[in-house]
Amino acid sequence: MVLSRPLVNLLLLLSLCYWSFYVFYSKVIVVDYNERSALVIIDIQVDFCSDGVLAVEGGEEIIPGINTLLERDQKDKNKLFYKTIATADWHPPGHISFASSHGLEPYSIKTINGSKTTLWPDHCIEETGGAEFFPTLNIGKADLLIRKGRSRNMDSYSAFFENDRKTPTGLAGYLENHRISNVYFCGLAFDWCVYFSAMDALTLGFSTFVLKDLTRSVNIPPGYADVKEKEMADEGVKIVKVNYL
Ligand code: VGL
Ligand code: ZN
Repeated sequence: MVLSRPLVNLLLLLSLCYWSFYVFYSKVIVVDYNERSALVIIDIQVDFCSDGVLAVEGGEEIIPGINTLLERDQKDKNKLFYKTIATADWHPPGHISFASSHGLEPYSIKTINGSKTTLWPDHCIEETGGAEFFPTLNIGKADLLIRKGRSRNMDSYSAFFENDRKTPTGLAGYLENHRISNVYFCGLAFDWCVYFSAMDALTLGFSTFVLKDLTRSVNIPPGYADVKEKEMADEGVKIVKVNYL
């Protein structure tokens, strides 16, 4: 069979159209960057769980639920969390957030770097047992670990920035590089590090969720956690239960 020149051109054009549509839609439809979510697990460490120096009541009760999320089938293309990240509070001895560094009692309030802050018992000192992840947490399943609160003279409640609100930990860049749009938080403590991390996530433009039943609060003074929850909700953080997922 002899094909005429115009017919050959038409066939070439049709096959080109077919392949461009195939390449375009296979990228756009199969990889939906707009729906990528990450789980950020805040400070599940020995010092924040029972018998720890800064024990958050019921701290380790949330670990089985967090493990379930970490252990979801990693091979599933539609898995809920594209990336899982765990943070650890990791302070040098004599850290500025320790009451002992100021000759004061734990939980006293002091103005540091211009803002009033709570002083804590010595906790999560680098390379000590208290700073380890709680042993039942399946940390081996996490994609990224971040240590924060490393500067002796500056604390870092948020997983994104030190308390100067400027020095980044690198987490925002990691999430942006992986084109993540939704960030879910769990861990300790709801009214401190989870609160500051969620507020920063919102400011950075992430759709922000707190899995409330997978967190616990310091709640000093009593009622403090409710105030922080209202602040988050008013700003647009979605406070949800894990069965929402
Ligand atoms: C935290 C107090 C001091 C926390 C860390 O992880 O919520 N709280 N350092
Ligand atoms: Zn700390």
